[in-house]
Amino acid sequence: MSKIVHVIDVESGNLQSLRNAVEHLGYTVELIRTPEALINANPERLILPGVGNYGHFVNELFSRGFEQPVKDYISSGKPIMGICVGQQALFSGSSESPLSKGLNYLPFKMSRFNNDNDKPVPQIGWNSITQDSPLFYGLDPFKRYYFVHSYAMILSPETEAQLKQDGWSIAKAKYGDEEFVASLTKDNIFSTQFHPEKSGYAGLHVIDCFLKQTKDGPLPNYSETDIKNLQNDYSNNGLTRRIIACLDVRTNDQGDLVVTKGDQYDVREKSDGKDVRNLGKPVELAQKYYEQGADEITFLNITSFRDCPLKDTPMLDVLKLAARTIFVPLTVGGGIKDIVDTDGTKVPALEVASLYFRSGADKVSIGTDAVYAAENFYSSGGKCTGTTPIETISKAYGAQAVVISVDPKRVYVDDPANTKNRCIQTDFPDENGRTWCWYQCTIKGGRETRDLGVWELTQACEKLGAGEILLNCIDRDGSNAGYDLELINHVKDAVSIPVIASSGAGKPEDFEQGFKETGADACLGAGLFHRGDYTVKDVKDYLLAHGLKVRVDTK
Ligand code: 1PR
Repeated sequence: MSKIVHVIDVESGNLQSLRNAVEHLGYTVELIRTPEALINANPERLILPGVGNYGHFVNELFSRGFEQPVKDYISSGKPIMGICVGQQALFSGSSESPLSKGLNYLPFKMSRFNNDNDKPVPQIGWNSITQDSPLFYGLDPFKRYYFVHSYAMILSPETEAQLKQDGWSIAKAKYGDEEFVASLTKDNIFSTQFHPEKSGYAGLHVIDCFLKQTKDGPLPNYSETDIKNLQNDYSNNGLTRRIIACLDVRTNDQGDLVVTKGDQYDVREKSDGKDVRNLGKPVELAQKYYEQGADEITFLNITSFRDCPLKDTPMLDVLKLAARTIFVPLTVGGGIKDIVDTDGTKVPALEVASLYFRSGADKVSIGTDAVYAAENFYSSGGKCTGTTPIETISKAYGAQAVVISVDPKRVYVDDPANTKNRCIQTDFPDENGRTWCWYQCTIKGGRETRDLGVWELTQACEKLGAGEILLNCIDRDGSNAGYDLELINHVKDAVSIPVIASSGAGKPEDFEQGFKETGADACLGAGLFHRGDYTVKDVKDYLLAHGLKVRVDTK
């Protein structure tokens, strides 16, 4: 069999991760950008990947003339695999884009997950497939797969019966109380709603089975203890507790790109030299955390407000190298904004983000510019202009690709009426006994404060199209004192998109507290991992022993 795998590329999203995964398995990827190229290539294996907006994806597919050649390819009986929106495109349509039609192999439409019981939408995280039907292509009910989507083929007993009657085998997953199609197959068609290229070893195995056409095979031999630990208990809407390792990256005084870590954002040693703390090399550390079981890796270019990101290409190289061997989602932040390059060329934020996506990032995080966008949102009476980086990137790559990184500080007030920003009453009064406080947004890595609260910021950003909040806390950063639980609960109340708790984790118990005492959708750690106090696996083992499900991925 040929070792070439053809992948349809309608320039709708990041294909670098898929290319990396397929190449990691020993194949060569050729991208197909025109219908003629598809006909001439005469592929033996074809992958149809899609991310972002349904309408954008299928409209690109149809307007570029792919409909008939793809249908002809499918009629030829050769294997095809749809991924994420590539799976959705096999259906007739989606309520996300009611005017756009799909390939119509299945006469059903995608619909949006409901927000009932505060379930965050989009679904972002690691879910399992249910065990009530025969499985295919290496799918395993005890493994976890990375899902990131707001729309899905949501199942009712009737639609499920219809699909079966039409000859489809489906693997279901459950998000909250909604069951949806996680994967399906019939004859030569196979597809997944999750991203196998971002699902660690479990996902690589699924891609490998498709490429080798291993349609069924035995499950690994799980012991009773394995099954107890690995099976989903659906206590967290079906998702495991997501652990993120974060790497703050900057150039040190010697000009090397290093991972550093601050105390309340001060990254310089307290000793005489006041050097930038050097905790290791970005790609090496990221690889280590991936192998320890990190569910996501975040890279923050913390001095990007000074450097022009296009000049600062080492971050792009970091992404490219990391994405080659790390098969979980990668987020990059710092400097995602409209910029003027060194030669005077204006580069829109969307283009800056695209460079990162093409290098292997799955999400970009926006800090400073999100504060400006929220301020403009309120000063214009709550209007979305369609021009902010949050909006342009979200429209092109989907809300799930836009994370807002928030750098707040707690501010006490005598009376909540003294500020226009939403206050909370805290259990931790200040030295003057004041119990009212709000969380003030900062920009440029905490160097400047603004008259905007996190409540207001995060609500505006959700309206502008952000898909997730990375909630730092300057007061707790590097403190090992645990997360600011009041802050997390405050932001969870403000938005319905997922919230990542960050700053202050010093031991596994802090992660447990983060998950159990707030509705945090993920918990992030930095210093405790960099110093080697604990591994990601230590944290996960602890959580598992304390009744919280985590993803366990083995080669
Ligand atoms: O404003 O869009 O250019 O983005 C700049 C990004 O850089 C923002 O995401 C901002 O949070 C980040 N940043 C800027 N300066 C610093 C700094 O530390 N001096 N780092 C910084 C933010 C916070 C977390 C840290 C957690 C967990 N660091 O990244 O990982 O606090 O730490 P811990 O577990 O050790 O307590 P823009």
